[in-house]
Amino acid sequence: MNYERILYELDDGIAVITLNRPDVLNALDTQMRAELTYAIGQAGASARVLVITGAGRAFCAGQDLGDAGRVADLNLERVLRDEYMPLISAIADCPIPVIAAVNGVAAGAGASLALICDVVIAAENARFIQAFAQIGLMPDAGATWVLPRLVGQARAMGAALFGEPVTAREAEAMGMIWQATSEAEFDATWRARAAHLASGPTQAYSKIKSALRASAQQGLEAQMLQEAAHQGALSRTRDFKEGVLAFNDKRKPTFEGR
Ligand code: LHQ
Repeated sequence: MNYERILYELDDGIAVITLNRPDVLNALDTQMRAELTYAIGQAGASARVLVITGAGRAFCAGQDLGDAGRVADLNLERVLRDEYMPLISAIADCPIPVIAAVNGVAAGAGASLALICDVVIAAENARFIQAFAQIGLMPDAGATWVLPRLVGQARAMGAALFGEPVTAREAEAMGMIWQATSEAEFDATWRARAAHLASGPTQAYSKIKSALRASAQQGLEAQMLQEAAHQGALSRTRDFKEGVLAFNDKRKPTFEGR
């Protein structure tokens, strides 16, 4: 696919997707959703970690509201089902860890996009805004699923009803995101996290991700059965043998590429 709305780079096992419509704060239109969904699949098949970030001062301002007439005519149910669902599911189901490097504001579906990622690292100037109710909508693109799981019902409800910006530091304190950093340290922080994951045990990460995501849908017994099956598979990997050897040799393990 030829990318026009995003940038895609792959280097040393680290894929970076940059949302690239800075004039409209990287708002999502049909083409950007298609490019993003495709690129996430591409990264999942070839990289060891994926980072999603934004060009310019914003991460993503959500749905493109630029043309009010056209937006009013949108069949939102279809757009959500056919365009947002595959995008959000592509991140949740991606076999490698996905980091959202939130460089600035993440609003509406832009916040949904960030918060579905496995690790969210945000610069201090970033804000998360459940902007939906301001335009007469409800949180979508997975937001009503992910928010209460991250921060609990009371905070999810408050965030959705009031739509007040949550700063990166507040988001970190309430467990909405993994880490807030100063603006000066932001790039180095997400790059170091990405490099760490890119040199780690890729197969273990994949199983960690699928087990933790499954835990939202199943009980303890089913979860422990899944752990047993996954761990059984991991115990037969070269990475596990190498991890144990390295531990006994008192050296850093060298995990396999993919
Ligand atoms: C934008 C946008 C934008 C186009 C800023 N679109 N241009 C909805 C419907 C359909 C399908 C299913 O799902 C959804 C889900 C949703 O995502 S609903 C929520 C949509 N998003 C919003 O309501 C957020 C709208 N934006 C804002 O509230 C503000 O722009 C924020 C708080 C994000 C940033 O504020 P500022 O830093 O003050 O920037 P700004 O408002 O001045 O924006 C800068 C430019 O970006 C400006 O254009 P201009 O030509 O005047 O420089 C904005 O018009 C444009 N822009 N968001 N979503």
